Amino acid sequence: MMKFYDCTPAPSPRRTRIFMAEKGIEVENIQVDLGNREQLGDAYKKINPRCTVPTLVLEDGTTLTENLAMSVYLEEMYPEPPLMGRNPQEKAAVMEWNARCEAEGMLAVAEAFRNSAKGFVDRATTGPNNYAQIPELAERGRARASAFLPVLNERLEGREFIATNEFTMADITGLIFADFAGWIKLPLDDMPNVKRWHEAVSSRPSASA
Ligand SMILES: N[C@@H](CCC(=O)N[C@@H](CS)C(=O)NCC(=O)O)C(=O)O
Repeated sequence: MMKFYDCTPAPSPRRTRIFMAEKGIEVENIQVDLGNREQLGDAYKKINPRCTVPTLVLEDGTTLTENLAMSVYLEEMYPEPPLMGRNPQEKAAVMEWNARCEAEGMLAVAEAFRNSAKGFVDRATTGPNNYAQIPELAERGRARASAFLPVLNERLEGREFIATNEFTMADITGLIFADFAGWIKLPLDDMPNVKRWHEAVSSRPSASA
């Protein structure tokens, strides 16, 4: 069985958990206590020197530390239901919107959160090296995340899902962004399309994985 190194409250491993839940994939779940900095200890560094979750260890021992890498592998191994598009156009749209939800959404919130939260002093980035918080980056991250919400709202005008006409990985990354935005108290109130879509994708059984 594959081993999945997880931390339930953290946004990034939730992406993979939802992806696996949609496909009914079972893994051995191993919790890493980020609150106690277990990710920076020697034991976890041997598993993932990048000190991040999620980590997926495949049955042949290959270790993956990127959500996208895990998704590509799992989509190939467990094609149904497809979460990364059914044809070239759809696959491209999923990659386009997954990347945007990650870079313009999730990473902007992370920039705001990690550069301001009390528990993240000197942990402004993930990884083995410590970096100081920069208050201006917190402000910038908040502005960038706020700017992405109307982009998503416009994209969802007249659409049920972000990338294609069915639920895909882009919706997973979008959902993680929208929930993570709550950590920096960014309201979705003025974004009717985002709100409607957020309610719909949040009510899928996989959302509580
Ligand atoms: N590239 C990774 C990023 C993972 C990531 O940023 N994980 C965070 C949790 S959401 C983490 O491991 N944080 C450890 C830390 O804060 O030291 C992925 O998405 O797969």
